[in-house]
Amino acid sequence: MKKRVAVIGAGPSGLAQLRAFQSAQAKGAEIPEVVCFEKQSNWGGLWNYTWRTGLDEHGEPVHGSMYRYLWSNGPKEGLEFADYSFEEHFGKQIASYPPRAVLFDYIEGRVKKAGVRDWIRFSSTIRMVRYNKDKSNFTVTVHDLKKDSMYDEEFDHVIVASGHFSTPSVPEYLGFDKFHGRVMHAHDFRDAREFTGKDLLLLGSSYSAEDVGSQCWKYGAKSITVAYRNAPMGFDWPDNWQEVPALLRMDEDTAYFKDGTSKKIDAIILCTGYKHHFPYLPDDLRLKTANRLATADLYKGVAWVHNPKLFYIGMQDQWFTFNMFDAQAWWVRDAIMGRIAIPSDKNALQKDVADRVAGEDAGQDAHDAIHYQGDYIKELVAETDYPTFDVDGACEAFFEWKEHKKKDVMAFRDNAYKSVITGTMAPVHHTPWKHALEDSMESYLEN
Ligand code: FAD
Ligand code: NA7
Repeated sequence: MKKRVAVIGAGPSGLAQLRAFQSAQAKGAEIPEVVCFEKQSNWGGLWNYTWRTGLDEHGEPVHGSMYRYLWSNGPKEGLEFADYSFEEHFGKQIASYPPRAVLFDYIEGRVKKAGVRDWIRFSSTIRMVRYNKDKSNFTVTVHDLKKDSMYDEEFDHVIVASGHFSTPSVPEYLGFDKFHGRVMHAHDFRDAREFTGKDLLLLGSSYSAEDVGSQCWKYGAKSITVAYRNAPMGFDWPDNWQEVPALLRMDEDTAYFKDGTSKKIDAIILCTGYKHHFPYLPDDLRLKTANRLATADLYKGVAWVHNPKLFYIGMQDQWFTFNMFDAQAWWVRDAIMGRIAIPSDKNALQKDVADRVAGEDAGQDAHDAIHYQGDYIKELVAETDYPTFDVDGACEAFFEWKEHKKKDVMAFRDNAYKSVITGTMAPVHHTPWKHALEDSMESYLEN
């Protein structure tokens, strides 16, 4: 009997897993039966844009957190697949900060070429996963949303790849219930033009605050006020953008801040992050972790220490994305196929986790964090046949990116970097980001 493997989610992490198995098969290996379950009707995860917010057509929580006009917030040279370059996909080198549609096309290109679409059951939400001690396997309960019918299937391994930037973390502040304007989370943000001419308040001081604010600024918001809880982002912002200490309370139309200042506000966007949320996993299988580089309870960052037949992909906070998911997926494939041995001693697994946490904690700054995650990728890649690539070179692209942001946060996307896969330099995009209101794939590829 062939082993059976369930992959939950067909976003970049789940698709990396399918490609990992398919590449072993292409080299002549006998692979397990792999079934991927995806609750949306298409693949791509967050990169599969939806206009919907709240609940979808089946009453399921909408997964998408991405918005119109989103361009990559880091250089593509930091995420390029080692087995499928941008040049292979587009037939030429392209500029370094592709809009969402361009990256979706790239992600899709690799798995179309691999021919794994048939491995995916779309419109299929996982409702529950249970471990059967007697049989040493899992029962997975699936809801076929189109037929509106549920069924169970058994698998030897389960790989959780359902993402962790989809269920919003939504704090409440005094007076939100009195405020006359809109209060929304970044998860539900779709089109910056909604806020043209408005005075906006954003809470949070990380990527969403920076990018949602930048989008609204670009599309004509009257002013942007960002209230930080601990520390400001500290960029050199445009004149109509200010960072202020924490929000204390709202009334009908005004925000009051910790430094005693106040500001009239039309709408509030909570850029307050996301929860690792797995409503389909029981207590004994469910990862509970902070959003950090060294997650809790995952040996090598992927194998569930309490039952290493269960794996998680992409659960770390992310400097690296697609290439890290690949490194993890190849490693998980080899663990499942018996090419890599996971220690049977649980203490050894927990020590690995503790060492990773200590390693991350020893870092001083973002520079160290980028190296830390780069080293993690190198470690995994060295144990599989994933093509080795210049991870340090990719780290360099991130360091340059950080410098470019420091110099001008509204112009960092006008820079170009060298591919660590093909060695070619990207062209500078034809239009400065702040003037590029049209961001279709056709327009972006006009270079
Ligand atoms: P996801 O992309 O979230 O995919 C998970 C999949 O699992 C989804 O398709 C979902 O429908 C499915 N799923 C969930 N629950 C179930 C269930 N119960 N049953 C079946 N299927 C299920 N990264 C970058 O590299 N560059 C960027 O510019 C960038 N920008 C971002 C902007 C935003 C607003 C956000 C939120 C994230 C951004 N990211 C960016 C990071 C992003 O997390 C990764 O690029 C990537 O999408 C993660 O892939 P994933 O497969 O782990 O998760
Ligand atoms: P992050 O990176 O997890 O950041 C969340 C931010 O929200 C962070 O600055 C937090 O402040 C802030 N936060 C959290 N809770 C609160 C409350 N209660 N009040 C005020 N501020 C709060 O999430 P992002 O959405 O920015 O980024 C996630 C991904 O989306 C990322 O990979 C991007 O590529 C896109 P703190 O700094 O802890 O004070």
